[in-house]
Amino acid sequence: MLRNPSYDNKATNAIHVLLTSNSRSRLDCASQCAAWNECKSVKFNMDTRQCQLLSVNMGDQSDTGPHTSVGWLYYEKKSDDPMSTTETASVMTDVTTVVNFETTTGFDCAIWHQHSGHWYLLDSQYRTFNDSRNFCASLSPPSYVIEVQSEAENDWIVELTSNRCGVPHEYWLNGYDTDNSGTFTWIDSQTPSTYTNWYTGEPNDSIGIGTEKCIASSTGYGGVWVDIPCSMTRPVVCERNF
Ligand SMILES: [Ca+2]
Ligand SMILES: [Ca+2]
Repeated sequence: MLRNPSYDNKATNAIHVLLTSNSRSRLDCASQCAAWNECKSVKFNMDTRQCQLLSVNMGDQSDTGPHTSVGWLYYEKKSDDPMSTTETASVMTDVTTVVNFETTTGFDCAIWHQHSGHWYLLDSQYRTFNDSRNFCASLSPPSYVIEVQSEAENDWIVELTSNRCGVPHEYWLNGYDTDNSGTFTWIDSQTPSTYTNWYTGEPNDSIGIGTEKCIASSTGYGGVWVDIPCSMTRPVVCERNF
């Protein structure tokens, strides 16, 4: 199975779902698909550990855009040989990369990286927004949850979390969208959000008025922003100025 992040978090028509079950891991989920001829692709949910076996490739369906508050990763079966060694190896490689956030060649993901005068550290642990704030503040030197204040900085968080170290997913941003106005004040710098990158229709309090006060960057979609509940757990990029 090969990862295709273009279809992470995309909606799936129920008629294409062969089976939904709980699964220990992506590898376990992929193995179920490999053993089932009709299965063409799988989605695995990082948050709930749910595994969905699909009878189609997502590319054959309509694209409804990113969904918020979900953690689905999408994989496609790449060969008619369900037990081929390369398939298994690619899944295992991917699982290792995602779970451990291991470095790509020559880039150490465990240390701070400087970009345009600021410093950044990705932490792969899933935490609530408040816990993420506390985590960044506890580092030495103390830092804050990333404040994406320009297109260049947006490009950098996408590069760091999708190409260099992490997995394309939702990463906390350092602000509260308290009124769905789309603009807010960055918490630590106390500057207005003059640059924004909201996904179409966001912010929207999609699960009820006042329920989505926190903001995340969906780095698999070019870093578009969504409002989500602060109680959700997401990985974080910490930022500091010196
Ligand atoms: Ca910044
Ligand atoms: Ca939302």
